[in-house]
Amino acid sequence: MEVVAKTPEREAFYQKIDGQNLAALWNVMGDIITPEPKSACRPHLWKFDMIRDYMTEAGKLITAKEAERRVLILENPGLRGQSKVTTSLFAGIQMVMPGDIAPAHRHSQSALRFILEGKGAYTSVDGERTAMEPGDFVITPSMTWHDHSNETSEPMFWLDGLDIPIVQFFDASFAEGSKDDQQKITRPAGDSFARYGHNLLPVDGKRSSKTSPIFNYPYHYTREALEQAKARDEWDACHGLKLKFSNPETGDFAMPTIGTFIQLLPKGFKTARYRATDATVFAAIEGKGRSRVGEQTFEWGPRDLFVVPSWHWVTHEADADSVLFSFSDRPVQQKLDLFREDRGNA
Ligand code: 1HN
Repeated sequence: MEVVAKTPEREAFYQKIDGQNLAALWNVMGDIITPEPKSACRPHLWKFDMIRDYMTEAGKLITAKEAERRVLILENPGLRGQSKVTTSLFAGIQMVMPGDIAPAHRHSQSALRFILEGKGAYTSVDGERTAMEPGDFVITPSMTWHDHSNETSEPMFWLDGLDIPIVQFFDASFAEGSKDDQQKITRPAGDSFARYGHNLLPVDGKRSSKTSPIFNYPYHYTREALEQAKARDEWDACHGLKLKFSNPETGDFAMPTIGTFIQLLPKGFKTARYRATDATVFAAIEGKGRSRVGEQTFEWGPRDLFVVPSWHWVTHEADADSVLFSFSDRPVQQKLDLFREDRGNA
């Protein structure tokens, strides 16, 4: 859009209305209505080994209890100081050391965990406890009590993804702590999965939550699904083999505000270019390869993390059979009729 010329009379007018909390649209229109997405969010890669070293150092500085959550925030280089990995989402790496208890609290913000390293620490959500392993995708729905503990002898590391900036945008945040560090366990481990994880549903289920009733999608089953589908040898040019985690009650995304995906890229596969309006956070869990995001190339291996901003071309290339987890605000964009994607010519 055209930049409107300045004249002394116009400048004087802008000055005058400025004092009354008024501004002329014609001076800013081009900045707020862009022909294509124009984001401050930038492509970035974090190597997990670097983060693990800093987390280990943090472990000597502060307990999980004092920190409430011992998390290092993945701050997008274009959005520093805002606790954002993309314009709409938060990401962090959490470490739970042997003996740690991350005390019970609850908040409006929904959270996902994608387990990166360690095995057997627990998270408790809404009265049920689950042991976690690498590759597991675990959900903490909005306003559910949650606490974490580690009774193993090794530290646990996972990726936290939260819809914090979305809740912030709507000024809709509520949070509270608990007087007890750990919530009471009221249901046996595996209860949610038994009821909802086998293509069966309770006959008189009357849940009001928009979040999936399955709170741990174990990697064992995810990996098996990918391996089975791989046998058909039909690859999507842009995605390899990509699946979305779904809510068995609705068929919608597993979480109302965050879409979560798992993707297999076979050895030697190179994807066709793809872009979409949902800025996406990727975490590699298996394999090795590289992704080209805009003008940058990121070499990744297990546990490395990278961001693809809105409307940036991305291609992936795998040197070994590789599995990528990813998440974005796609469910929100689709419900608001804002989501767009471009498969190039593929
Ligand atoms: C939170 O509650 C967790 O429960 C992790 O593990 C990260 C980041 C910001 C706000 C709350 C957790 C968080 C968080």
